[in-house]
Amino acid sequence: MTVIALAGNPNSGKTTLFNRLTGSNQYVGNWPGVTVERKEGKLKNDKSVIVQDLPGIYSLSPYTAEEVVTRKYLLDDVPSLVVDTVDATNIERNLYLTLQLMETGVPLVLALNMIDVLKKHGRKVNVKKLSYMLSVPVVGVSALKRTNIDKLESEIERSLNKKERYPIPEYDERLEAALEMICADIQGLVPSESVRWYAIKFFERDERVWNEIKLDATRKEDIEHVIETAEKLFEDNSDSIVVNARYEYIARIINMCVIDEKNFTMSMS
Ligand code: BGO
Repeated sequence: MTVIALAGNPNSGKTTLFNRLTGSNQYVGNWPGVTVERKEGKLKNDKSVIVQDLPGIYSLSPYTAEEVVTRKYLLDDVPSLVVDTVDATNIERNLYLTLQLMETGVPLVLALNMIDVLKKHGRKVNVKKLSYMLSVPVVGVSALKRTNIDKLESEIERSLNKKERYPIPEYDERLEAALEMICADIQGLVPSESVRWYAIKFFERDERVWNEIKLDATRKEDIEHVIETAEKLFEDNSDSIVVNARYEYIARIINMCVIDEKNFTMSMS
């Protein structure tokens, strides 16, 4: 069975979109071991495709049960495709999760939701440019008004058939150099598709990953040395280096793809 997963920030319209994609065809339960609701359905137009709704989250850091469930699912169950619901009216914040989803190496389709209310927020998003810059298919939709749901369904089918991976976002070249060294250290110890994600987690000193992936003393020391060198270079801790790199990346995208009409009008007056 083909499984696609629905991910996104809380309030991005994920539940509304899930209902649109699956119709009344749903099963509700709990994720194993936690009281986090698990919802599953079948794609309305292709019953051979299961739609797995993932908990609404802001980040893939394992601080909440929802984040733990989502990251475990993405890395262990590896869906064929992730449909990322992005609230177009809150795009900066939502793209922070998008980048992390991309880092896991799972193929993605971005459902840019709430396009019906974007104008009221005084904003325009260039969907083609956004797709080009992220190297990910993007469909502007309104889950509430059912706008472009058919277009999203076609894109999902197309992406499922294509089975192509996209380039993972590249950050500051000094950070990239550090991540490349960590990738070399952990090669063969983690699945090849998600080596970059693990490298970032090692770099962030993510406790779960450090405990879960058993490294010999030499590799551990090597990675510690890479992190310490980067921290000296950036004069910051490794966690913040990654956070800042993601926000810089998002700022470049927003700069190219989003027109703030309110600011534009103000600056012209
Ligand atoms: C309420 N456009 C607009 N305008 N709203 C949308 C869209 C869209 O494309 N998609 C979803 N919404 P969830 P999560 C509400 O419930 O799907 C709205 O958390 C209200 N409720 O209708 O639940 C959707 O699963 C009272 O709004 O998101 C919902 O991701 C007043 O976004 C909200 C106003 O959607 C969250 C809105 C009692």
